[in-house]
Amino acid sequence: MMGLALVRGMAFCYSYRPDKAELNNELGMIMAYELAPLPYSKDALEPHIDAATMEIHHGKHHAAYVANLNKAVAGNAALENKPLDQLLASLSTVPDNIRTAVRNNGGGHWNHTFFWKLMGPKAGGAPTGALAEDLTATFGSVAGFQEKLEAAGLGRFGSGWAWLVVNRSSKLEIISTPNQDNPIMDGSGLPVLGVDVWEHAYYLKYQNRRADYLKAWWNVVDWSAVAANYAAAKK
Ligand code: MN3
Repeated sequence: MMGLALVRGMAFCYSYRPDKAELNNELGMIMAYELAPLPYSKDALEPHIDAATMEIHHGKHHAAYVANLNKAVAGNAALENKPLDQLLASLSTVPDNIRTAVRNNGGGHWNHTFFWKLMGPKAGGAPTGALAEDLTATFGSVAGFQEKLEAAGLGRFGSGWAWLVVNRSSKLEIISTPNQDNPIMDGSGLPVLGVDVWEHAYYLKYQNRRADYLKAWWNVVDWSAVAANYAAAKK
């Protein structure tokens, strides 16, 4: 599969003509956004997140967001070439007739890309350093933060996400968003950590027990990735 940077570069080259292998969607157009492979094997998060869930979640759900985002922006070069976070931060400038599709599918693409990188094999444990100190200062303890994040996820009616963000006041805050919305869309914060509470994220293994999924999820959280997000958000 071609890399995104290469596809984008070629979009600006007038002499470039794609060959058949590069016409990689059913509309016969070059894809603006691409699904990256999972950064680990689909069974790497067992037993907490099962391989079947990972396969469907990444290979079907996330893939569908990417495909539908590409369909929505097809033919609009300005949108096709915009970095996804900038696209989501400027939804009000997206044409009315595709704005909802860009919001839902662009949000889905961004959120899942972020989510996969928060998890890893042999992860879990506890945060360290500035992240641990600031979580403790803000929420009383790391365990207190975890309880509040789980409560935000449990309290989200229907489908959505619970997030730890650095808010506009540069403080850590827990928020929740519906559907595939995220804190970039309204500028409420820069995501540090986010957990998917759509049923597709847990139903095969946990059925209706969202609380059990949320508790188990901490076993696959890669705190070094979370700490890197925190450092970036604080800049
Ligand atoms: Mn999901």
